Amino acid sequence: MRQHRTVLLTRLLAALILALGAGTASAAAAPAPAAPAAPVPLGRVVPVPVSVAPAGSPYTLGDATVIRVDAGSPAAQRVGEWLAALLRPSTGLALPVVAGAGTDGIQLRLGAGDKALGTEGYRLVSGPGTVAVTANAPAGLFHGVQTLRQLLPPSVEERTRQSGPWQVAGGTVRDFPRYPYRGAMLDVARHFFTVEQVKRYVDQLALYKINTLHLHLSDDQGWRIVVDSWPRLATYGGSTEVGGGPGGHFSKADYRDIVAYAASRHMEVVPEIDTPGHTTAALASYAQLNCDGVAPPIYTGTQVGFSSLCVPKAVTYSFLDDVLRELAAMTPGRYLHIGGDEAQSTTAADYATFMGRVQPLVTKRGKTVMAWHQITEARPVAGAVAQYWGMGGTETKLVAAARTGTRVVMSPANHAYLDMKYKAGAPFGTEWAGYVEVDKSYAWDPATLVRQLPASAVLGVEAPLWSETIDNSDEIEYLAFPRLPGIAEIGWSPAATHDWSTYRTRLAAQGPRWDAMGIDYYRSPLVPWPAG
Ligand code: TNX
Repeated sequence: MRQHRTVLLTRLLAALILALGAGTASAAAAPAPAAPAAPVPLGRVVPVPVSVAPAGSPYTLGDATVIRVDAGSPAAQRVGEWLAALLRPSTGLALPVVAGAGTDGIQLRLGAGDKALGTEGYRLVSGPGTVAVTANAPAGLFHGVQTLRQLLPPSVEERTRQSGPWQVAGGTVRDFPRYPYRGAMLDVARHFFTVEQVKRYVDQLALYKINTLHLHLSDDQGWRIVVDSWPRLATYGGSTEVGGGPGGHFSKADYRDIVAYAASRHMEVVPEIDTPGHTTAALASYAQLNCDGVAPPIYTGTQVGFSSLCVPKAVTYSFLDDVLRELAAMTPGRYLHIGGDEAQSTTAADYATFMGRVQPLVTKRGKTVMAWHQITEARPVAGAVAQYWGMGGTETKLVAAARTGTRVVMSPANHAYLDMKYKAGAPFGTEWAGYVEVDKSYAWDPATLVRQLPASAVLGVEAPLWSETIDNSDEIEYLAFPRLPGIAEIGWSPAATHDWSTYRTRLAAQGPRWDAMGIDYYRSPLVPWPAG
């Protein structure tokens, strides 16, 4: 982190020297005050909205601006408070959140009377007297507020007082998502990330209307969640990470804290316990889980596919029953993810047996099974969700499962994997799925990616971030930005809006916002970032 800050500072200094050198005559004079910028054009938002109709004059925030919410809706009130907390430091305005009627100020209203908006859509109407966000449900208000936020100047993201003016272009936006599942996965197993680091990422995801946080909580290199009935999983299995660092784990209170924080950003947490492979941390913690009764040493390398729970042993299932019971009890979300990928050291027959026994441990807790798409090589239970991480091929078993009701979340590795390197020589990332520049991460359609997959089976998209090569927030951000917003847009915006040349212009406009938020992003040469 510190190293990155230094690089940033050096870059800033270099830019300053250049700027001074460029204008010798004016170098000594005080900088002229910047001309007030025109408001952000109404459609310059990521993900691009369903429809945008610019009209009339902008709304301008001022000393008298209040945030009006419906009386009797604590959830709407919380969205209002969230918006106020975002805007107050930079604008210096009081922005009281007021429950009740009124036609001025920023209005957040429930009861849109527009069924097509669903639970996540919203309408935003902006003009000289008011900017009103209306939705059927609080999640829609929250997403609408993210649009409102992007329509304000990037400097609104600063945490110190800025000069404004604070205008929202006039007109109407009507917007709702293409898919109900729009996720991001963080691998806290290969390197551990703290609650604060996870929350920071959650805040960044919220800006792009991501509604699912998938936490990869266990792998060969670490077990990251306390299980009271098997305490050594966390204390021993979580005691290190890739490269031999100190690792770490979440207490149950930590996990609940993350779940509540995500919920306050209208995000559902999907916890993953990877099985039957990717399990060295568990096998090292409890000898009895191994077929030969001998615990392997804890693992800090980056190989995959070498570990397996012991399929014939009864203890394997009482172990997983305990783990999934405790996980279900602290997870209000619908899904428990049981991994299932890269089980190369489990035979196909054992894999099928194993999945046949483990899926009911999820469903009996009232949860929906989620697993990597290899589960379709066994028999997914009714209602299961398979997460596709292939490369846009012809996975016939996935197609067959989808035809009989398995739903699919799309995470094609050669587009959606945030851990792929952008290019040769990039400082972080892996490259087994090829280099993934920002244009490539955006160049796919979930509905047509896998041949013959029924489009109706696609539940949504997810951008996984595996952490073999990263261990702090700057490095998360370098890999996630600028690719993550493109995956979010593919999940949210209508297919008909998909267009790289207009997308890259809207993406470029996010750069100054990330600068203001302190996000350390990859300055892809393919994006026309504004100078400065
Ligand atoms: C494959 S994708 C994996 C992970 C690695 C990742 C690295 C998947 C389901 N399994 O174990 O971390 O590649 O890109």
